[in-house]
Amino acid sequence: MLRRLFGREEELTAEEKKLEDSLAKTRTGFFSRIGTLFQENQITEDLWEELEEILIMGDVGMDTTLELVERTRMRVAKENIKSTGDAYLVLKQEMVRLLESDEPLHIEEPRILTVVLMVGVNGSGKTTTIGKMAYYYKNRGLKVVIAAADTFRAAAIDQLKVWGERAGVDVIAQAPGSDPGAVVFDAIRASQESRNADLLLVDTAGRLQTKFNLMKELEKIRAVAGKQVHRAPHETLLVLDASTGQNAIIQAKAFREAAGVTGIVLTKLDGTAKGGAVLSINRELGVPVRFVGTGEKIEDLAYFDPVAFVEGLLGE
Ligand SMILES: Nc1nc2c(ncn2[C@@H]2O[C@H](COP(=O)(O)OP(=O)(O)OP(=O)(O)O)[C@@H](O)[C@H]2O)c(=O)[nH]1
Ligand SMILES: [Mg+2]
Repeated sequence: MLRRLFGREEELTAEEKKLEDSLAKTRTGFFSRIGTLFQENQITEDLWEELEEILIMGDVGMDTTLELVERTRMRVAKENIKSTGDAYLVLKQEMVRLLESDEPLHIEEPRILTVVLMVGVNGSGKTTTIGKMAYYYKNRGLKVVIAAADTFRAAAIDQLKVWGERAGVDVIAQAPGSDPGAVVFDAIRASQESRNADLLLVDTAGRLQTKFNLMKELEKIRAVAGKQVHRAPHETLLVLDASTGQNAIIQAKAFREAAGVTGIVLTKLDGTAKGGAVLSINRELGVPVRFVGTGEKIEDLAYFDPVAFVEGLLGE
């Protein structure tokens, strides 16, 4: 239905399907009540109030909920919409609008190395996502290299090497405990010279002795990259665990200030009923969602498509 509404009648792509499937838990949680609400009621004050309640329980966040309901309500009034079916479509459109500025990863012109820094708290899914992204872009014809700049734990380097093997790309690493800036320096040189790479994905630590140290380290990595490649890092992706719901947003605000975040990767959407939090990311953080993690396997990564997301959230 939505597809027709947005002038897109084609079948879902495999990626859109993955995104939609990963939202099953969120959809069958609070969000299933939205469809029922619109089916069983007239457009009244109560309908809007109940909609607000469901959205807040669905982890959308207070401010975003109020804005979303207000926008929907205003349009329903202005366009003189009488049927709840049409009002429901307006709600879906306004949800898509909340997500709209989302866009694919910015890849530099051919012949210039694109450097992407992955940041986020420990356990959010940085290393796994790097493996998936390496595979994703390799399959799209890019020469990809990975830098193991999380040198804090020895196991982190090994884990990354395993992902590199699975994806079939080179991992540039040094010994545990070495300077992450030096790893990035080496990795950029190797990417530009011997490997002739298009895309360098940099894994970073999720936890150091203090948050202050972590932010200092990220700053240093950025400075090293910026000296070697024009405007690098070209993207800094903050990896957020979707199952932490609104807490992920609070976490993200702390990172955004220090790390110059340009986009979000949301992981573990498949295992959570808190997918509603995604609706507030753009509004709260001012950066787009680029990718979504839809499982633990290498192919479980979907490019974030707002229409497919809303379809996954509410069903068609
Ligand atoms: N179900 C599911 N699990 C995921 C997803 N992404 C990551 N995981 C799991 O989350 C756990 C942590 O992932 P890592 O990639 O090691 O996280 P990290 O951010 O690198 O963690 P640190 O290196 O400790 O900072 C692993 O068990 C992953 O399999 C996803 O999209 N879906
Ligand atoms: Mg890691």
